[in-house]
Amino acid sequence: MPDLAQQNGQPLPADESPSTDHRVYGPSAIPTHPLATAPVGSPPHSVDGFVKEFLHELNTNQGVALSRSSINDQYLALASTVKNYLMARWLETGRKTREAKAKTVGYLSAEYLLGRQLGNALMASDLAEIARRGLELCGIDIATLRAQEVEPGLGNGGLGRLAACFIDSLATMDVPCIGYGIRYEYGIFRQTFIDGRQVEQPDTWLALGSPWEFPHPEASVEVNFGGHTERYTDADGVEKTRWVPGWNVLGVPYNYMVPGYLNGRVNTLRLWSATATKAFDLQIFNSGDYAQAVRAQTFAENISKVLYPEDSTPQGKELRLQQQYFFVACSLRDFIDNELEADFDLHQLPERIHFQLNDTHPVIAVPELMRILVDERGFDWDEAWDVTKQCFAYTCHTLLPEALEVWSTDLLGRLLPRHLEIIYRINEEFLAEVREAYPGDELRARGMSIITEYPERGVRMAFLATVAGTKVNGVAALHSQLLADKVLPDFSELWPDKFINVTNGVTPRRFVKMANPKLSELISDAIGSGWVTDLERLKELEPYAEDEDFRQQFREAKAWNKQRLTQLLVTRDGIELPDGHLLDVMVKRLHEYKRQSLKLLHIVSLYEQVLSGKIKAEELTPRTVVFGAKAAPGYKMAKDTIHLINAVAATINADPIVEGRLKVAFPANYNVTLAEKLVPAADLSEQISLAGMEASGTGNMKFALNGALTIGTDDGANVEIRQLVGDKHFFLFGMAEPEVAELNAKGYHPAAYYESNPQLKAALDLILSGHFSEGDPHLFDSVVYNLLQQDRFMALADFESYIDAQQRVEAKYADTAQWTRSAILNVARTGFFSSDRSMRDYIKRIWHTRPVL
Ligand code: NBG
Repeated sequence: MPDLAQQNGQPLPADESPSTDHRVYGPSAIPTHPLATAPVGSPPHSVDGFVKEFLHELNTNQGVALSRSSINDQYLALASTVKNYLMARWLETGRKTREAKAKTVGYLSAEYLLGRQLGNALMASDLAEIARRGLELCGIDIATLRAQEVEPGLGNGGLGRLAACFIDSLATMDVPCIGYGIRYEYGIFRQTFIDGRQVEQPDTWLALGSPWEFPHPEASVEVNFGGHTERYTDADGVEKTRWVPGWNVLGVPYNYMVPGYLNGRVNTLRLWSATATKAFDLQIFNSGDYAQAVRAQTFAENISKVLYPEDSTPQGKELRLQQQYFFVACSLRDFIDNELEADFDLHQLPERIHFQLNDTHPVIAVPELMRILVDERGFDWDEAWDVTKQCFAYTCHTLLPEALEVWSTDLLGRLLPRHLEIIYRINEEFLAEVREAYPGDELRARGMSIITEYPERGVRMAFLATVAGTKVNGVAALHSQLLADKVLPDFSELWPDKFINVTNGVTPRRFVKMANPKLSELISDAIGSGWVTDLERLKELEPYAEDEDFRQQFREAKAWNKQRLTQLLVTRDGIELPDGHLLDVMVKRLHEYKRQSLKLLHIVSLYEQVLSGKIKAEELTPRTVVFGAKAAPGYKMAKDTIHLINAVAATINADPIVEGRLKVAFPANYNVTLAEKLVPAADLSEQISLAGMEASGTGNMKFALNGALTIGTDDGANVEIRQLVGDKHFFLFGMAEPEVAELNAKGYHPAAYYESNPQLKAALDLILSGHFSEGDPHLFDSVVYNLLQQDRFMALADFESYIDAQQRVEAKYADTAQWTRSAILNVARTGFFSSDRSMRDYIKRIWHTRPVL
């Protein structure tokens, strides 16, 4: 950031102004002193070395003796010890990348759902065992320290977790990447239940200190907002535009280590935190209006205050746009000023960076780069556009029309007037291209315009991203096809080569190796440990599916995982899981399209059949259903559904008639940490969205890789999971996407299904009778009548097929050997879903980067 005094043309004397030059100098700039190149932090190769270092950190960083230290002290000291070990590698990674001048991936994402850091850092540095033994010598159980960490929940769900998996894979694959995002002071809310209703608590993840971040206030970046634009003629007589902003804030970078798995590479995640600029502050403060100065500070800090707890629907308009521009402006500035050489020619920018736009949230980066090149760097428009459109690619993560962001031109013009002008010009030139390609087809041109006129004038961010990006990708095969055919058909017709699919993936390090140590051991004993970084090697497990000894060991691992989950849920939620049940799990955000209500109707139906004497309780397959789901605070139907699930759970769990046969558990606050315990314990994975609605899903991949069988629709990545594991090892049900489209076209009447299916009718009637609401028959009207009258996501239409599939589940589960065989084959055949493979796809087809070793 230029110093304020310098901006006014009066540089401060060197010894009075702190340096704002925060470039990283290469070794040539450092005087050759032996200490200058010594690695930081001596790696604790032995248990003794570890203990020494740990106690040193405890004493010097925390300022306590072991005998007086709290668990938090110990956790922080352990974190420091691991960081020290990784530090030399981090610095070395930076040096090598700069020296190689290699192309970097700039992953721009408003969300990173990281999960806890400690376990991952220990695993990546191979310190887990040394640390465990060292701490034991100090009388400390490492599990207690791991439990102390509050996970940074800087994302809502799949999109943010995907970003976290991707940066893990890139680090493990030695590919230079900087993850750019926002350091929200409050991440995704902490969910609690009061009388069965969701209540949101703030997520105070920073309260006890955050040992994994490295703030760099000296490298802060100024971000402007508001004001107006002016035309002027520069010294060479060229007409130019200048943005005269109305206000600004500072972005302070916080760096996080992203360690690769056992490869010595540590990439960087850089998250930005907003604070008031001095100018902003001081002016007001000097005028004596202290309250106003505080307000200014608060106003600025609001920008990175809280993650919008939305999943798939944009809201909180203005602040959200501020957040988006804030973080991409910081990130672009940071990359250009700090990652490139001082004399770097920005015409070559595409050789050094590819920015991946993770959904539409960072798309304002496109006009921002244009602004930098044209207004600040003197590029002419065509030159700048040529560079810009080589620097971005866009990933779309949805098919819900309401989730595609449109910013009103009113708001954009007020907040970012220069960017709006740039967008208009991009659109003008783009439409000229369209009109040339399709002469006389004005309707098509209007349909493709980045600017829409309805319901108000707005900028369609997905269109802007599509026009600017080198590639546009969906996140599973079906999704990419629907994206091209239904969401952006005119664009895919104009630029067929732009549209590609990259199926999502998950990191096997966190979600198999770390989360499922027993299964990992079993796999490694059978086929060696190479699968952790080469997941397709799980194929070698196939023959073991036929081996009863192996199957027995596989079941023992599952049983151990269930026990571990049981212990956790008892202490965490006071929930007891019965022994020997089929563990049936549905965890994901609460959304109508995901159809938690369909799962609920299945449960109510099982219960109703026992209650009405149609079947005996002993005939039920003993089953525990576990839900985990947060609802966006403003999403009433989702919250009402949570209320109903809790009410059904309370009634069923208290009714002796199904005791020991059917149980419903809904632990609050589902997050990455809970997923790591839940997924390995599951037998059955519920992936039951309406076909054509779930872009991909990534939970589905985690379950299959951990040996759960899937009951699912032909939606998102389920399609590919089923194709890979085979129909015999997957419980498919429901309409396929074309049938959904057909039913929609012909007119969907949910009540007809209620009338014609007695089992469905009985289940809904039981809810309507007040059985789950202490006799109040109207308590859950909103959910039930929404299903009966509207049912946008056709739960009733798929009910019968779902019940059939659940019966197939029960039949298979009764045959233990066959079930285990299918479970093992699920593991063996889903190596494709490693995020390493996703990253290879992005690298080969979009980024064209290479590893730096
Ligand atoms: C989500 C989709 C999921 C998908 C993840 C990651 C958004 C907007 N989209 O199906 O709903 O798995 O993105 O791609 O959160």
